[in-house]
Amino acid sequence: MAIDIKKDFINQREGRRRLYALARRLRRPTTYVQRQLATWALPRPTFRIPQSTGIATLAYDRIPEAAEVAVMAQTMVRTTFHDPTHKPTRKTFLLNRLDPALLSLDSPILRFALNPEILSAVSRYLGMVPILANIKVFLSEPSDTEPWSSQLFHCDAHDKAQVKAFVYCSDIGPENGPLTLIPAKESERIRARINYRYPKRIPDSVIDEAREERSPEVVTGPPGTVCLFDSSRCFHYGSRVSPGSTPRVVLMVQYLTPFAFTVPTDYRQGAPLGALADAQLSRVQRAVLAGE
Ligand SMILES: O=C(O)CCC(=O)C(=O)O
Ligand SMILES: [Fe+2]
Repeated sequence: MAIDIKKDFINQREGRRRLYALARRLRRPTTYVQRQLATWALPRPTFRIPQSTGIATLAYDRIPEAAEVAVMAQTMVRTTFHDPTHKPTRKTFLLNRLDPALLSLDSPILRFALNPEILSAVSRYLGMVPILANIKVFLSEPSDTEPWSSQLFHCDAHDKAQVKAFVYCSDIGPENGPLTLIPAKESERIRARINYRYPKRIPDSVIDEAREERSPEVVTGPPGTVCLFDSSRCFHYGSRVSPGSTPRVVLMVQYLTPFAFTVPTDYRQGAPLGALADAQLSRVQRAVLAGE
């Protein structure tokens, strides 16, 4: 009997996914221990992503690189770099405008992604030093169509836990498609109530019925605002940009553990920017960038 990993384990309910996560760790115990020990080389975290919420929001002036990131991303959007791997779609949101040719170690984007304060909080939360799995500059345009795809509540299937860091690169108010998040513990209870199967998109009405009293967290803020959240444990959506409003521009940095379901067994191949790593980086930063 053939096993279809995606169908049998990844796109499944929580129990089966936990089993698969454990199996992936047991397969490479040395990597697991090494990456846990590597967290000791990082500075003490200056802020935390609490396990109970899986969310940390930082004011626009908290991380020095964030304001520079916003300027750089706006430039990329204005010069309308188009991702050549992007197939034409009817999608008006999460259009990647990151020009990889402009990514160097001293660019604000990589300095943000490898900022020791950020790495420290993310590593502490994930229990090990992660790998940098993805960086994108996302443009989301206003649209009057009904929310669909990631504009609807969902949990990302890549792993049982992960961290996405969003840096707001435009002013994001309620009309500009802010990230909208349900804290991790509450999301877990909702998944149980609705018998959730990853990574299904759920209509607002279903979530409204299943959720508790607190409203979802709507993350608004000026350019430079940073939101780190666990997109696997927290129900989330974004990019509902109202017609006539300013488009939303964000930087998205995805941190996964080497054990994530979508990372190849030789996880160095899952580190897309590994070639940029050099001796000017610390060992931990190299572990994040190149998986070393
Ligand atoms: O902010 C958005 O448009 C949703 C993003 C999302 O679902 C994700 O990055 O996982
Ligand atoms: Fe998502």
